[in-house]
Amino acid sequence: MTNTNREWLLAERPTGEPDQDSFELREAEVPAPDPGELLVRVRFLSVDPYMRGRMRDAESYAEPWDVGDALRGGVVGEVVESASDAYDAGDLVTGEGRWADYATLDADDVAPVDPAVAPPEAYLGVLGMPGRTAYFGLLEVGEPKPGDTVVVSGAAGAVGSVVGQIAVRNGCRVVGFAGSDEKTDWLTDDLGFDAAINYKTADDYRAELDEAAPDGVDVYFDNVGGPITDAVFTTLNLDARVAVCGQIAHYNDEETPTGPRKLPQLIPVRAKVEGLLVSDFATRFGEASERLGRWVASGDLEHRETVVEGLENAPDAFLGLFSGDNIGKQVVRVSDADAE
Ligand code: NAP
Ligand code: FER
Repeated sequence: MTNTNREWLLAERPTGEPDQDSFELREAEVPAPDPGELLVRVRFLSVDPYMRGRMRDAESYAEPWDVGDALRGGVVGEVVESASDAYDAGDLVTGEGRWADYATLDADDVAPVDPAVAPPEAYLGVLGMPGRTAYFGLLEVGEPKPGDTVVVSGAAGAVGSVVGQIAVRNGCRVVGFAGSDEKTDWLTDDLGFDAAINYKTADDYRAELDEAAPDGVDVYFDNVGGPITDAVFTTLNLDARVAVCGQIAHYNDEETPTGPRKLPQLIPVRAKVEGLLVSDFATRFGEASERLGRWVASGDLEHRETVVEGLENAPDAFLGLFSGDNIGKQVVRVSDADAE
């Protein structure tokens, strides 16, 4: 095993859309695991939209990164040295670690990865945080009933693609918004969505919705905000539920837009709009993992990962989330199974 590690750190806080200048790759020594820790060779690391929030100097549900801090996120890795009785060298695990070749993880906070269920990178997507967000966000906040019409924005992404499939399983009519024909084709041809709207080529979202959701919208799972959300708010049915999961269209905004936007639309239909945080369901993660794992292993739940090759390209993978480069979950391959 080499003794040299590479790790990404926050070089500067971005203004507006981040670029390469926000990131710096530094060399460091491979850390030694403290008691209770595992040293893993990172196979895959996750880049996620919420990390944009961590680049700001503002408290939120995710603690801000300081300039000079190593970047952290979900990783899948192979244990190379264990200082815990719970795992041995050679085990595959997932947890939170640095954007690095080698990372130390607290053994109490990792979960085993079973490549017989799904490829390891799926543990950062459908079998990881995004899959759990889709599961609890749709079922507990959206509360879909058979026959309901469910609209999902960011539908071809890590969360949205799982939301839509669970809604289909629950007997709903499912409509997705996504940013390319390749994505909308995937939703309708492979994932069972009833309709999908390419918002980058559509002129009139409301007219597209009237066609795709002729009975109106009972559940809106919002991953993006902005003009898509404005249009969906005008189509909500009586007692509709809106699960506010993400607002990626606004993550690079420097100023919060003022104004009620489409809130008056909620009054006549008495719609309920509720923010959701996946971590609120932590005591039930076992249930989600068990069910999602079963659906994936049986082939009932499809998943896709977009893989950027090489730790050196991790910033590109992150930046690509804002231009929609990913289909399904965006991950970075840091090393191969047979690498030294
Ligand atoms: P993702 O959907 O896999 O990736 C982001 C996608 O957003 C891109 O592929 C892009 O697809 C779309 N997008 C980017 N800019 C957009 C814009 N201006 N308007 C419309 N779409 C845009 O990411 P994810 O991990 O599944 O996360 C999805 C959302 O859920 C994010 O907002 C995230 O912050 C949120 N989230 C929330 C929680 C929670 O607990 N609340 C947990 C996980 C994730 P297109 O090609 O379609 O544009
Ligand atoms: C968490 C709560 C929320 C978390 C991630 C999120 C990694 C993501 C939120 C978002 O993408 O907006 O505990 O853990």
